[in-house]
Amino acid sequence: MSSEDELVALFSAVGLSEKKTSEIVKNKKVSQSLYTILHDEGHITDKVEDEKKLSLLHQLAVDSSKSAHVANRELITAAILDGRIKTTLQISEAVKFIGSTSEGEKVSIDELNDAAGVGMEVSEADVKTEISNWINLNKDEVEEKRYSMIPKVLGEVRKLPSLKWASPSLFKPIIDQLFLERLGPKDERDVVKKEKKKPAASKEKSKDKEVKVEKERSMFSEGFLGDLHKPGEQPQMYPELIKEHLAFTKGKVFTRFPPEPNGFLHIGHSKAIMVNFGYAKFHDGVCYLRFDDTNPEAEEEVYFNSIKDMIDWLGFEPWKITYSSDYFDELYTLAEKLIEIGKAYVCHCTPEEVKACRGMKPDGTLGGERSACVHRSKSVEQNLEEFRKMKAGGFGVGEATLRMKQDLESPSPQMWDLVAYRVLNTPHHRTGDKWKIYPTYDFTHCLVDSFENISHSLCTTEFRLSRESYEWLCDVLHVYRPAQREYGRLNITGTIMSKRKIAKLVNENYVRGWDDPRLYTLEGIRRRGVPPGAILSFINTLGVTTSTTNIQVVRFESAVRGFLDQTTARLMMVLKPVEVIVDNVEEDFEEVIEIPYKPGKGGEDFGSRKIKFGKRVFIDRSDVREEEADKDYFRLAPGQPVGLMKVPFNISFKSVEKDSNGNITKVHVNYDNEGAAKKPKTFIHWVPKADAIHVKQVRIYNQLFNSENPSAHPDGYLKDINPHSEEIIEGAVIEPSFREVVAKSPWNVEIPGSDFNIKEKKGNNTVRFQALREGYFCEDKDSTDNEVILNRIVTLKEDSAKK
Ligand SMILES: *[C@@H]1O[C@H](CO)[C@@H](O)[C@H](O)[C@H]1NC(C)=O
Ligand SMILES: *[C@@H]1O[C@H](CO)[C@@H](O)[C@H](O)[C@H]1NC(C)=O
Ligand SMILES: *[C@@H]1O[C@H](CO)[C@@H](O)[C@H](O)[C@H]1NC(C)=O
Ligand SMILES: *[C@@H]1O[C@H](CO)[C@@H](O)[C@H](O)[C@H]1NC(C)=O
Ligand SMILES: CC(=O)N[C@H]1CO[C@H](CO)[C@@H](O)[C@@H]1O
Repeated sequence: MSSEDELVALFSAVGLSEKKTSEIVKNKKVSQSLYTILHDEGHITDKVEDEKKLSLLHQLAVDSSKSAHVANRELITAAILDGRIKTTLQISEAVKFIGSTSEGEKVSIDELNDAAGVGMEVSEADVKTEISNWINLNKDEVEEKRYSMIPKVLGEVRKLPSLKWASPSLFKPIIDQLFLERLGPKDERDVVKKEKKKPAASKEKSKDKEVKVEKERSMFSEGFLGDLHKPGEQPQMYPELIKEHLAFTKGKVFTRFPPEPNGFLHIGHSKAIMVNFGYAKFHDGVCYLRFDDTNPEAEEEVYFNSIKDMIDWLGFEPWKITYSSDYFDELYTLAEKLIEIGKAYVCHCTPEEVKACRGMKPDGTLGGERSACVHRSKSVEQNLEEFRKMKAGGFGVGEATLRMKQDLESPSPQMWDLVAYRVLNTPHHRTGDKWKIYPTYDFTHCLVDSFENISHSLCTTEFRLSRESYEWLCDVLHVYRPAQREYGRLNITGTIMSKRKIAKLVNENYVRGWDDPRLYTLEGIRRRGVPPGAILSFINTLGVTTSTTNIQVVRFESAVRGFLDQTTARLMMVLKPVEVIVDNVEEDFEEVIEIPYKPGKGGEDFGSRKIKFGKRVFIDRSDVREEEADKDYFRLAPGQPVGLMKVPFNISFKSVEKDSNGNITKVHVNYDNEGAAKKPKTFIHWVPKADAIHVKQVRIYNQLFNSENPSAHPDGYLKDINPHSEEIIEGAVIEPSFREVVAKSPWNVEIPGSDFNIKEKKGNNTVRFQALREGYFCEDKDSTDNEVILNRIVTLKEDSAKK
């Protein structure tokens, strides 16, 4: 037995790290075996340069320390040192073999070589052929069970005698690749229903709050997002790159939201924002806001600002704000590298020629014969020279492009030599006129994801095919390859999202601007008064899958209504007022009525307000009539008293005053405050005349389009516009407590159990309230301190919107 000091001395001498040494020494049997192997069998005293061999020797010590006898083990040691034995499988077979011989028996080297499969290495290509054959033989089952069959395939091919000596680490990547080729990327058929897993973060939260309320389901722990890989598990052509990546990211989730700054965001983007920022936040990771500004022609300052604003409004904060243009130099360097390795060429084809080479038939469909163009076979030198000339402004727009040399045989159009750079003689708002050429999305996106060490590059399913070129480019350039994964987008039906179509509505004054409350731009939705938390919790309840989620406008509105019900104060607003005069009280009569801002459960935190009931109040014109009430009419009429909300006694009808058109202008009533207060059939809302606030405009918003699919209208979507989508009411009155609601807004009421309690900042759009019997409203941005303008956010009930 050697002493621990001797062990440590030798192990360090051969090059094992301090950590590894102390780990090995902890196990007596293994460390003694390793000592004997190195010292007595291998006669090693110095550093072993080949780390792989050292680790195989360690493996031999581990395997043989379990074995009954180790006679002849020096033959294995020798075979490792001279390179005949290369894998741990060979070692375990060799150890098994010597263990099966009897002690003292002489074993020939040939016998050992046979047992350990020396010289029987199976190449990667052989492994691929064997596995591919197996899959072909079992193709029905593979096609039926799809990706869920991978573990079984792995188990089965391991048992194939022809693959006995193949390195097992080859199997999984090859199977993954073959499955992808055969089945395409995973889709909804491959979604595995999982047990709900809660990450540590949210568990802690509920612990320290001790909340009893049931937590909402979370889109981040289930479905598409719940099934995503953990950081570090993204497949990699060059495994050493993932090590560097993890060393930098420390295993955190890195995502990015990459809008092009050439338009306003719409409701569909709120899902992308939530998926990217929310997923990172949920896993305690980080998310970039990256402006994909590679198309200088369409970019404007206003879009950058609006996008930043909207992310902030939705309660997210970018880890860093970056621009694709930050990386123009690095991208250019990689483009030259791509040329140097023979994977890119400068092409001078016209768009028609490119299409023809891609196999586009005269009818415009793909699928014809594909061919390489004449520029594809130029020398590296010539390509470099021409590319540099492109950069220097030596070609006009359309005269040259840099194209990737991909795979014209591939079935995927994304592999048919995509354009990487094009000539654009447009100055860029960040790089000025430095560049005459600009990289394309296909070239830029994956590389910038790689530069920024993105662990999950989440995008919508339109980019599914792009995944192949994304991975191809990272791999040929030998850079870290982030994992692109595609989810289904959110499509709201009954409206339009197309930039071009909305622009027409704006430019031709069908709406009040890009932020018109009837539009589903995020600016419009915000102006309309929809709370950001309502959007997030709505998207959360839909969950994330790989198919498009089509949602009707009315379903969205109903989610907003539910959210507002829990988070807004109640006020009384009379839209079409008529004055009520209480004849039997004095002019200075006053009864102070206290009304909670939000009656019922959950309303305690809202507090209450006081309103003065006096001789003159307003009620709605529709709440009074001069004909006797019939059994369907419960409101004020001759012979039918009515209650004013929270006022202790009935008022009863006496007479009306009319104008020259015969319209009622004033109603005289009696306050029935003598005797017992027997309940009226109904209560109506009212506003005291003395301190009523006069509203300049109440804008009642209805759906902008009549149909579920405006674009399908035979005469174009403009013909589907609902002429009553905005109705303006002037002369409404509101109770004076409105001022308190303005001052207190945003109320930032927390919904128990919700992950989407966003702290909003002050602003007109956060001045929200429920007007009893009328709907939910907010202050429009056109309001001033003297002139109140309100938007109807949604009606109180779904059917009232359909009138
Ligand atoms: C990405 O990670 C690498 C290390 O792999 C690091 O050098 C680089 O600075 C990181 N990039 C960014 C943009 O943080
Ligand atoms: C989105 O909705 C529109 C109807 O408004 C429909 O025509 C379109 O096909 C939908 N898109 C998807 C991808 O389902
Ligand atoms: C008064 O009555 C006329 C005729 O019924 C109607 O057109 C008008 O809108 C009414 N005026 C008001 C202020 O309601
Ligand atoms: C209050 O009005 C209702 C009708 O709405 C009536 O039935 C009731 O008797 C009235 N109460 C009193 C005390 O007059
Ligand atoms: C509550 C609030 O922010 N109100 C603002 C609405 O907009 C007008 C005009 O910009 C401002 O004067 C108000 O202060």
